[in-house]
Amino acid sequence: MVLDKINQPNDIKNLTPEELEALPGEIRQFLIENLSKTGGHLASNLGTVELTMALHLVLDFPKDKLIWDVGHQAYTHKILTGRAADFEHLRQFGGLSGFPKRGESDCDSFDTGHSSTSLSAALGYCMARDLAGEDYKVAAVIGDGALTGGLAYEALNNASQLSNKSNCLMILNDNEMSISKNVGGMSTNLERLRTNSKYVGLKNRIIGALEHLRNGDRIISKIRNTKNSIKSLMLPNMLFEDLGIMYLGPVDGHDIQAMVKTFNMALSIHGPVIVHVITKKGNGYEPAERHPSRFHGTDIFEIETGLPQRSSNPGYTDVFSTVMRKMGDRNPEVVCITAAMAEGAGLKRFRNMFPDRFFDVGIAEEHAVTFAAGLALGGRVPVFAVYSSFLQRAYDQILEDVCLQNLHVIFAIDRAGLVGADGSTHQGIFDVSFLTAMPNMTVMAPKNKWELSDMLKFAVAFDGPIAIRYPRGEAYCGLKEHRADIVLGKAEEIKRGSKVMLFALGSMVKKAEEVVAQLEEQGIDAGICNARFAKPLDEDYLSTLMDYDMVVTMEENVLTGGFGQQVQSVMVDKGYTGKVLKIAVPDEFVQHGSVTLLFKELQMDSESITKRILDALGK
Ligand SMILES: Cc1ncc(C[n+]2csc(CCOP(=O)(O)OP(=O)(O)O)c2C)c(N)n1
Repeated sequence: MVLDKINQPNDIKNLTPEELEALPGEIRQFLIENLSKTGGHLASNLGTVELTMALHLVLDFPKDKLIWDVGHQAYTHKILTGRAADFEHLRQFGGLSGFPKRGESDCDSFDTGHSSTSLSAALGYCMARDLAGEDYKVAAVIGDGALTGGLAYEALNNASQLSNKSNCLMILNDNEMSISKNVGGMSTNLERLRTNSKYVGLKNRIIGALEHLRNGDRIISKIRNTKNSIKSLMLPNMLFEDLGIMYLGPVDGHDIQAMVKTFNMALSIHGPVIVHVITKKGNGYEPAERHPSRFHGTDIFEIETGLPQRSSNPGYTDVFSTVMRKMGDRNPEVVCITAAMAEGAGLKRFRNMFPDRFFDVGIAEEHAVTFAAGLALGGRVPVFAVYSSFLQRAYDQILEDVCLQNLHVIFAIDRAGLVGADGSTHQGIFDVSFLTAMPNMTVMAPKNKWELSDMLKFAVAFDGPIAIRYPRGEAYCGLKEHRADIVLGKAEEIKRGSKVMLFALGSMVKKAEEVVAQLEEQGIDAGICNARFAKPLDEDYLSTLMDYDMVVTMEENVLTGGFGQQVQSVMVDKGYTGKVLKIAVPDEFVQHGSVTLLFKELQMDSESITKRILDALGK
């Protein structure tokens, strides 16, 4: 196996041409076999095998800096930097992260997980390098999907400030796909570049000419001296050109030698250069080529068929999807927005039924929110379905454009809470804190699947900014008999109990039930209240708890600025002298691992919570 010869960074440079030719197949086989057992981002990684190999042939690790946008496509980079053995524990607690992590390897240059950051980070590295008079190379790889994010354009605009004595290599990995088919004007622009035979012919002529060059150095210096003529020859893309960024390409992203030549040439050019590389998502594994969206992020699967190995029960996303379809039918004013997450956020059915009222804006959460504000002012009822961690991008837009104008925009916040294998960049544990800080905002969280449905209906009939947060995974089907009408700012008491009251938000109501059962075994008759609203809090209800020895707040959100601290503040203001025990995520980033394990680690599983309550009661 050629792979056995790859044990540390730069080992790839010692391979023979025959070994180099065999390596992509071996890496693909390795990825398919491992991910069939662990799950992970398969399709994107199958698409970047040769691209990564070419980069490892022209860069020197760890001296040079390579920044992956989003970072979900960096598995081959991990393999080529000596981490193949760790794939057995990919995305598991304590195991290899699914994204680049500086703490994991000195060959990872920037921690990522959220889209469109690579160009900014690369430019920062370049400026720092130039200021220090150092000479390492800096390369960023950005997908055509990630290029729909506003941050990438801010970097492109800033790139011309790079001294024309210095280089920044930007590689556009174009597979025409985000998670779904890519959208928007930029994607149309790239499509034109890809399909225009003139440019492809031009590329082939240039690569062909280079192939026949004996003295590479002389040619490179010639290219440098005749930059302008090369530029006019090779720069058909006015968008990049006009921003002062040299455009090279398109290049076949599965042809290692063609890429090595182009990257070497690009690295010898002064100033920022963008190399347009064409790859195929899922390349080399038929099921992933056929279903690139499904294999973008996959659970464990059967290699022969590509079929999932685990079936999952309906999740909150499915409930959301069903309710939105019905709501779309009943109310023609309702429109839905996604930032490139139509499948993940459950909007596929709405898109199919109401294509004119469905908007995929690309990976552009900030735009999505201000766009929703415009839709609301124009008389529509916009529902922005978004993962909690990605909504963080749009903090200012929610505050300034929606809340300040008190607009009726509905935020359907999926993956709110611990998400598991995607790890620290994706945990949805901040939204309660940042949303409840905003005037005019209402924040709800359902205890079970029926309550999500009721809350969505309530939100559509409401007037003003309103958010519903619900977690990843299976929708809770317990407590069906508790279905009181949703009333603004009113909690729902489930069991009165005595002495100890568990005041739980959303997903934590289920855990509260478990804790109450465990406390009962210890002779403690604890109550449960389903908070329903993180904002406004049910202050009247909290006033009825003054005689309890302890109020336990429970939330799948950070402690700082969260539900518990706000409940405590209300209780103290009302003169409560008992104990408020706050169960929440501590002030730290939460790594990857199964959600069950993470709850245990954070002492937020029901057994740990029971123990914490007993300790606090001195039992
Ligand atoms: C801010 C943000 N929003 C959404 C996502 C979810 N997401 C992860 S990868 C991806 C698509 C990226 O497409 P592209 O950059 O073209 O990479 P490809 O997988 O196609 O190679 C999306 C939307 C994210 N990581 N960050």
